[in-house]
Amino acid sequence: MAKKIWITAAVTGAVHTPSLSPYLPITPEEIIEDAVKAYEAGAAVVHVHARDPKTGKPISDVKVMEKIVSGIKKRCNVIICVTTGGAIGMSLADRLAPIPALKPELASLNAGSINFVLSPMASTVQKNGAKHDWEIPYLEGTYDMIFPNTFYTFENYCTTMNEYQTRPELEVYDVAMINNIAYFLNKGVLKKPPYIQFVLGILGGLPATVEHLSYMVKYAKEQIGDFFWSCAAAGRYQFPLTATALAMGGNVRVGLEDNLYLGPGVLAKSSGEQVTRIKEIAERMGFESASPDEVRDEMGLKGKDNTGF
Ligand code: KMH
Ligand code: ZN
Repeated sequence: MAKKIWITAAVTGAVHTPSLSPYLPITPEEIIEDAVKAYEAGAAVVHVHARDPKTGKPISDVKVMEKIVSGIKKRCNVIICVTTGGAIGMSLADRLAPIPALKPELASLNAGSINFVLSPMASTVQKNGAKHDWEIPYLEGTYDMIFPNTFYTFENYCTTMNEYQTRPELEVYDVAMINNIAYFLNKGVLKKPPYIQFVLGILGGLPATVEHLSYMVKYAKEQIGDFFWSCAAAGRYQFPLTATALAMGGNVRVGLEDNLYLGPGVLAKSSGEQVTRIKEIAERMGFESASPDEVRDEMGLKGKDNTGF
């Protein structure tokens, strides 16, 4: 029986701003709706961020995050992966706050610091006309900011997640972060086998090429041994690289956090449309997609009734 593939939908993120697409979910209700539609299209996991309902600016408000995750949980059985990456410029404490408060089954843990540069999108916001005055400074500000994830942060976030049986989804943007993961596995901070999300194509991280993905997976096998993994890629690289990941036996992440388009010049109306697309590709390759409970069983997640929401 071929392994079933796990589809994750990253529904809103903190990369894109409202003027880049009218379909980017902003309010809790829109984020919930997009997550449920992604589940209905075949996603086993949704990855969520919170935004200011009025301005769409990424925020670290735990109450808004609670509204989002409770709303999703009420409507479907999907696994919810809460971000601890938040947005560039957020404090480390604010980014971590949803874990003790909401005790999710799964949460992102960024495995190292990088430049996370979003400024090239500012010109598109300018061209489209900025709906909100925070958008252009937010994007341009990333030109001179670091996305901080020190070893101290890694250990602090990981031990906090361990305390609440929240499984870390390790976000890896570059090769050296694989060594960081090996270090914390050897230190006994990170539990085996880890779950790695290779995120390619971020300006400041490794570019999204087949060679880079295959090298990262190979290097991780040498440094870490056994691990679960998935691949996400930014923008136009989303489908080529997630299709490559499928061919390599990996899992996949799509969603409007990573890519606003369904194809060249065609905006995706929801993350669910991208889920449908990658599911079709997977099925053409002979893969079935796993249900949330099948992913829970494989990964040993604590179950949706054991969260704090
Ligand atoms: N928005 C990026 C700064 C995560 O969710 O942990 C970080 C991010 C990764 O989205
Ligand atoms: Zn994210």
